[in-house]
Amino acid sequence: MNTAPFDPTHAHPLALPVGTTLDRYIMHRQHAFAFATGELSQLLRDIALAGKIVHREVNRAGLIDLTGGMGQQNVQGENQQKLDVIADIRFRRALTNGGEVCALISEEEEEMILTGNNKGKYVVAIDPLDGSSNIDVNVSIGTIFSIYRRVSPIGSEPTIADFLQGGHEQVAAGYILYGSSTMLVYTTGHSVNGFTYDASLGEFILSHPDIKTPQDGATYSCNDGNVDSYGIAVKTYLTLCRKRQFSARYIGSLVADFHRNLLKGGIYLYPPTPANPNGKLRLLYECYPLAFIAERAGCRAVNDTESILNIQPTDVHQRTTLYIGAPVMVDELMSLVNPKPVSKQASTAAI
Ligand code: AHM
Ligand code: MG
Repeated sequence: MNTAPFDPTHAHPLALPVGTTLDRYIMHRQHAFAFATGELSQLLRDIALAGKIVHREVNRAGLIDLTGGMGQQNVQGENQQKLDVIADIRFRRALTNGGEVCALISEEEEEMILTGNNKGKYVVAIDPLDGSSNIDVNVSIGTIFSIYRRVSPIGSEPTIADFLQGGHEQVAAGYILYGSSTMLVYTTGHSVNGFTYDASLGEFILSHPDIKTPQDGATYSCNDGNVDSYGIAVKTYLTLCRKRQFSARYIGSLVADFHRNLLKGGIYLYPPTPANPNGKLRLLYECYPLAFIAERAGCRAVNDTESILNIQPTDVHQRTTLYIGAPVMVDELMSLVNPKPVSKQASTAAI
């Protein structure tokens, strides 16, 4: 593992121009690493392929009910299913057929999914379609993924330990936002790059190279309906935001709220509530990957006591509170939530 502290202010020397296709970009990055064998590159391509298919499904979601009523089957002989289940199937299929992944953890499945590719070097934790309340109402939703190099011996059956390595051990993380356009944003531990999908070409095109977040912002994102149940520190912070006439923007899809704040500056908060005393969001396939991206882009990501990437995982579906966004905003909030300074230890995982 590279132990040099990560410095998100330095542009990556391997930057490619806007307009580069994702395939070319991945190939270029692979060639820059002397010992790269291409497996991670293939895995990223598999995720992009599944993302294109889910893009198609999301865009015809309104037609699914019209063209195939309840209980009917689609052309592949499958029953019509809800979009989140469809997305789960698409990603599972792409990653299984791709051959690089030996196991998956999905928000849609209680148990670890064994792909049968025991020679695969990687495991993937994924939320195939996040933003469940927005899925059926044509509002932005997203896929979030996190990739680890397995710790169990190659050739053997993967184990839960492959997923419980901790946030710093991610080798890549990303999300796909199905919004007014579809975007794939990912990092392999260096720069964060965004690719916009051009459906007419069937290609993700580099549109947002080397994303760096503004240091500060004037947007806050939380579920206002829960505010009465938040702790005093978060309530105080939100009062400050309102006094400063910050904008409240809450889509209710983590990927969409995170993406907006990443580009424009802002903070997303999901504090503990009586319904979710440990927070609502899932550590492995929601918070870790976004925190990994966030740190590379210059954001901060914490829970009530520590950096998200420092949380020791104990369960593949565990939840955490999440405060993520512009560093000045997160630091101010944390000075109220937890007077002790939050560890700013930067991630060091990189390929
Ligand atoms: P999900 O995985 O069931 O979709 O839940 C995660 C989502 C996030 O995308 C979003 O930010 C949050 O839950 C919204 O929760 P709430 O409706 O409680 O505000
Ligand atoms: Mg989710």
